[in-house]
Amino acid sequence: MYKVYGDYRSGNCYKIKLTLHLLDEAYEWIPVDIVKGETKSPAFLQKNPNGKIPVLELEDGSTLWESNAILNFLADGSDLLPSEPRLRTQVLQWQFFEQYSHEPNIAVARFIQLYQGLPEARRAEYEATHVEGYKALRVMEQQLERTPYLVGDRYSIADIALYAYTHVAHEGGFDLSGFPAIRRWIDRVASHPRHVGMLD
Ligand SMILES: N[C@@H](CCC(=O)N[C@@H](CS)C(=O)NCC(=O)O)C(=O)O
Repeated sequence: MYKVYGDYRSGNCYKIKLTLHLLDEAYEWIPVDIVKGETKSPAFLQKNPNGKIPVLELEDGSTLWESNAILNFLADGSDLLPSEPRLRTQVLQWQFFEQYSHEPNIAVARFIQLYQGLPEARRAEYEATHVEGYKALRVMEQQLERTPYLVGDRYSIADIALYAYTHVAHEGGFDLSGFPAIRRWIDRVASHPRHVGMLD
């Protein structure tokens, strides 16, 4: 059985949980408290030398880290990851976009607001994440006006990667009322019969 080292409130960790549920895979969840510095212990650094969650541990004790890489491992051969090279590359395209243009803004704003209570010392950074975060949301909105999912008409791990922090973007102060296609997509993703919520 897989072991997942994670924090339920983390979108990066939620990506793994949601994928495992959609694939009906059994797993053990091992809570890791980043605020207490548990990702920096020598034992944890053996699992991920970069000191971050999520980490997926396989039955033989080997580990995989970086959330979107783990999604590609778990979804390989399933309906959540197309095998056709152009579609598969589009999945990766959205996942790289998530890590470079979306998560560093939307997840960071959420961290500053939800975990840290919006301290004055981080206010300028928080506002900068809003400028860049709204740009990322506009890119998603344009795609979702054209297609029901990020890669055409099929739910894939591209949607999981971007759903994780988009559906809780309001917790970072983002207002999605001007993004109707994103809001419809959030409902579409959540209506999957095997869907599980972040805190379920
Ligand atoms: N690019 C990484 C980011 C992982 C990440 O930033 N994890 C956060 C929690 S969401 C963490 O472990 N932070 C603790 C730290 O950096 O010390 C991924 O997608 O897995």
